[in-house]
Amino acid sequence: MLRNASKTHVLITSVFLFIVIFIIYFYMKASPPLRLPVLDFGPNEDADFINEKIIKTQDCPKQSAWSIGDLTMKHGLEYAQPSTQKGRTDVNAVTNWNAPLVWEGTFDPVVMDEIYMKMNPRIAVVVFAVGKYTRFVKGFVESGEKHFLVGFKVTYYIFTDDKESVPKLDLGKNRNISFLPVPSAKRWQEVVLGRMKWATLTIDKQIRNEADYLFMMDIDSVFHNRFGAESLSRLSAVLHRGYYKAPREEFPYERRSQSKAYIPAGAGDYYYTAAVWGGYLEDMYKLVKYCYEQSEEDAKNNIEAVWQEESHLNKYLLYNKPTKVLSPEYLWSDYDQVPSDIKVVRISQLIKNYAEVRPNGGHR
Ligand code: UD2
Repeated sequence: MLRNASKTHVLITSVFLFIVIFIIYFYMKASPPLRLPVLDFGPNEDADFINEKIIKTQDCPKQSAWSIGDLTMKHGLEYAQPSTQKGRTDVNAVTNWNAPLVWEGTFDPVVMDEIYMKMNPRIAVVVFAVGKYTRFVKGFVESGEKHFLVGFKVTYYIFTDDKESVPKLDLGKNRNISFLPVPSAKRWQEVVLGRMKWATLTIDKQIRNEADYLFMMDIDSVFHNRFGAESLSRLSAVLHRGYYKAPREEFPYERRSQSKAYIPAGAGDYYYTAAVWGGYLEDMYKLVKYCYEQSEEDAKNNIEAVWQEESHLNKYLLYNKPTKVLSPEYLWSDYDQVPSDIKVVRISQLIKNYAEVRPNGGHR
């Protein structure tokens, strides 16, 4: 009797254990592998109040699953010892929310590349070349091939109304181009703001499945020096070269309270350019969509923000702090002399004849 009872007990326990192992096995198979590295801070939901009513984004990737362990480095890598005493003293290399402010001399490219490259991230670069701006594609892409995240998987998504006028481009290994058709424009403002709409739609339809990081960039620029993995983070924004030493009162924020981009006097950290910004795909999606929806709201109210999407970008970044701030090395301009604190110009905006190149002419 007793022997029979214990046999039944063993049988029930075995079946139970089998079911538990079976469930754990399938749960682990279903979990996606960890992809992205982190050099960042935790999610900044607290600051998301600004757009939570407007944006119903998909969930961001599983940030809670990322850990400091993702900064692992292989054994035997040789590099200069980092110092706790020596570094840049002429510039500030940290924001007041403790994010890195990246300048030449604040990172070791050998360490950066090693940490990020082993994750093998897919990087999307979204650029627009509408109307006469197709003339800038060759210089942008071919200089990018020499300096932009060399060794990484990069796809240039070129939105254009005239693919035929883009000459053949030489690309390195693991580097691709995807042309996407967009309509021609009568006003340049349509293009700069339209970038937010087309990027939102195309991330939804295509890019989400093809990239881990996304950069939005202006096409009328040329890379001159390394623009590498030190630029990668959850959300990286570039200080506008024209205002990085200016008091906040002089920032060209939108000051009309009727616009969604309004920032009151006395507020502001930095003034960021809309010509180069990047980050994790889902964080960028959220921000691009925010700029799109805010500018649509403005249009309904017959107002266009003073610097179009750049005004909305600056509003967002004031209340949703970027996880890395890149110095103006990450977008200089051929219009301006290079001052002594800019040790390296990584990419520079070309001089152009605004009246000639834009569909509706005009200088800024
Ligand atoms: C500034 C910003 C830019 C954007 C714009 C909004 C810098 C260096 N750039 O640029 O990011 O915020 O102001 O006012 O501060 N484009 C076309 N076809 C056109 C017009 C524009 O393809 O007809 C695209 C192209 O990729 C170009 C980008 O839009 O690089 C920005 O336009 P822009 O270069 O004419 O504007 P700009 O120099 O005033």
